[in-house]
Amino acid sequence: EGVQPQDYTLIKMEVVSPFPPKLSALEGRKVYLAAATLRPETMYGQTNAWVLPDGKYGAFEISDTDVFILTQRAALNLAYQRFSKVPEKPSCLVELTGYDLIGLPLKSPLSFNEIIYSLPMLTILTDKGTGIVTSVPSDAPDDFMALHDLKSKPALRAKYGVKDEWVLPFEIVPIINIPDFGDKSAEKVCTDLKIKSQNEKDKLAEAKRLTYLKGFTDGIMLVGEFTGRKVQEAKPLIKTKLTETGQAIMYSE
Ligand code: A2H
Repeated sequence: EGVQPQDYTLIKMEVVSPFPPKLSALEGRKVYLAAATLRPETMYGQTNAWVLPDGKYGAFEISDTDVFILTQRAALNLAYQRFSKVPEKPSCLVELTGYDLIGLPLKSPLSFNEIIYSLPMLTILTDKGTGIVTSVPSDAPDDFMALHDLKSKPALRAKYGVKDEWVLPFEIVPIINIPDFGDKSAEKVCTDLKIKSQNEKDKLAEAKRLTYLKGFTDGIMLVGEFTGRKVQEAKPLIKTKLTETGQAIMYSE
């Protein structure tokens, strides 16, 4: 972990009822996958959520009403940041693995896709954020390559029980223009660097470096309430909006 604390926005991706058997004990409650992001202004372009198939997760009581699915580690940190029904103690209702979460239909804040699905990503770290990531393939090279892998490899979908309809209908949504990189910056940079899969760590690190910096300093919003404004300006405004409306919470580690 870095020396600087990282401030994440946790996006509340609501699991749509009826729940599958593994989650049936939670029926009647508000259940969310809690995705950690540094780019809340990109939430318009969500196409799916990412989970680590072999990762360990739990469904934790965050308040009287809300249940969050995330790692035990994140639940403990949240409990010390006021977010647990039992103060300073995670309260786990159901233990889960990433496999249990694949294919869950979700409603996520700001997303133009009304329903998106939870899909496997093999490079998720369980010691960062919540272990749940929301996917914005227009602007995140990791998301672009992981979605590309699932779209182009039927055997990969079969291996993880991913249905075609959870993946194939979802196109990249242009949401930010970056001069030099266009409206689908992640695709452009991944193509330029000839990245072949989500496993090309070094090249993806370079792709992220290139898009992340430029996106923040030079990016212009193409959609939403702050269309035409700089990403730099829109980001804090969107973050505040999401937290004030109860669609996200702030989390640091
Ligand atoms: B970001 P940092 Cl559009 N394992 O959100 C792997 N990656 C994780 C993670 C985990 N446990 N938890 C969060 N992340 C991702 C959006 C986004 C992100 C865009 C562009 C770049 C970008 C949509 N995915 O991140 O190591 C999340 O993806 C570029 C680094 O704490 C989160 O923000 O700096 C980011 O990595 C946090 O990474």
